[in-house]
Amino acid sequence: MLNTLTRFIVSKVGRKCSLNYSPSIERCGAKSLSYCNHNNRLSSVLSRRSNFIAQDRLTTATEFSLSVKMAATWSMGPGTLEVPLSLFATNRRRLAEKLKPGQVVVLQGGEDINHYDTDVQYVFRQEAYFIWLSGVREPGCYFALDVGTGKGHLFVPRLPEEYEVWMGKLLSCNQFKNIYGVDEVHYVDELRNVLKSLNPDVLLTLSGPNTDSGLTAKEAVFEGIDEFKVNNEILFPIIAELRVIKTPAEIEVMRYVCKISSDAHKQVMLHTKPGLMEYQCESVFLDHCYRVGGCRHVSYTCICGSGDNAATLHYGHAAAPNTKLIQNGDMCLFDMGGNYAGYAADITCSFPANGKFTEDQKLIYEAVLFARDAVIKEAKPGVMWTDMHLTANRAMLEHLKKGGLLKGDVEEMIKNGVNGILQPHGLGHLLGLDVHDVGGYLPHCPPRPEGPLARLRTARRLQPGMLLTVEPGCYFIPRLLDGAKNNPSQAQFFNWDVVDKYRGFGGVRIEDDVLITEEGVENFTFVPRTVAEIEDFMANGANFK
Ligand SMILES: [Mn+2]
Repeated sequence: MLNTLTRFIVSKVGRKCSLNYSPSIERCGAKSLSYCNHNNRLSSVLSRRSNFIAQDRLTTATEFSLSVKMAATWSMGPGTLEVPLSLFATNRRRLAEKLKPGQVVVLQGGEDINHYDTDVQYVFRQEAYFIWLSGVREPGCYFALDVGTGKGHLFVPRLPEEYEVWMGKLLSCNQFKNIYGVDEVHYVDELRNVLKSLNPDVLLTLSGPNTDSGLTAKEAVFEGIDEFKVNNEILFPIIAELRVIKTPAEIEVMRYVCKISSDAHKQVMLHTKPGLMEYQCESVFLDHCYRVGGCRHVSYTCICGSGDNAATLHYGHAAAPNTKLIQNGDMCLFDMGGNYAGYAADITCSFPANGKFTEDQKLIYEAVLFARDAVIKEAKPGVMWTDMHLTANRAMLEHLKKGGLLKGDVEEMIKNGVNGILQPHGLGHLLGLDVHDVGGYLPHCPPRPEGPLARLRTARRLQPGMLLTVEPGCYFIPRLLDGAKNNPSQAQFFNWDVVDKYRGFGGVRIEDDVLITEEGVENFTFVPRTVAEIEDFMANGANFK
């Protein structure tokens, strides 16, 4: 929550870059600054309000004293990764290479969003395509890439002088240019005129389906766009595909955020014990990611399920906010990932709360680990992700059969959907700027499978440079078990006297973040994984490297 002073400031001036002027500004002056999300109206409204507008102080003494050296990198300070701004320039170059001179890409960045009818805003996270192209972290911006010249043009909101009193120094265009390492910076109210001066044949805007959310990418809109020829179909499949294959610089950021997230998970394991609340473990993760790793955000709501909560796949949301007391004998399933420079980690550790596996826990855990190992061993370029899913399922079912939970032929189990009872989710997903990253089902890729594999977030053939999660799991979900028990074609494969003992057990998930290399996979996750490693680490702390 914002404190009172900050709320007052926000009520006076608004958050940087989300500023917009309500029509009532003429009557009320600066106090009527508001946050309506109509940035496309910004230019015309602002141009009529010149008395409120800070001038571009490019030539003033203040500008001179504020000038900063051209930054080559961005970081969160000592000990955190220096991300080269060339990472984003490389992304722009890769995109320009796929397009034609005369085309100008126009993206609109994210905007601040208010909580209902108050002046408090949701924590801002930049829209992922916009970060990919620009590296820009703040709201209210546009970005244009002129394919013919290869130049990137950033457009920032023109902010009122009052901003400087409440929110911090007003930066000139030149300073933005230095901070983000882009070729040109202008104000948003200059967007139309600058684009006109580029004399484009066509503007390319972003519009396409996100196959995970079911939502459509937010297409750029601005005043005057109807004066241009606009195509909103060319860009989406090209830029989404470029995001799937990571560059060496992106891979370094992913390696870093996965390492920080791994270390944070290890801190959680050392801290966890019966008698703590689940959210106290969550807070250890958040603390390490931010305090040590400079991760201002995590990539998704932390899932900290203990005991039977571990069978709730996306536990941790507002209706189930990690508020159970951890009991002796519980398994913990903690799925958490930091976010650095926009890039996401997504790691799950499962372990006994008291640091020592029971025989029952060991059986389920090792079945899942066996599945993970099978995938890590077989995944390489050319392999279908759907086949990896089934490889994991087979390995797990074999192990559970050996352990006495299941009986019969494993292939018959899969034909009858037993794998989907115990692991209702897909093996894993693409990972990058979004935790469920884009590009799973692009037009040139295999379509979403029918039937039991439909839950997979991609059915693609693996290629070097892809980053994916490998996250097999085994859960005892009452609703699904009851369904299987009442379905003779599935019920026949379960030893119900054994399986019913596991009701209330929860579940196990093991989730690694891996890079597909020329030879196979490189695992970016460094946490204790075997039963022996986990027990030793939880008992003796720092032994695990
Ligand atoms: Mn995941």
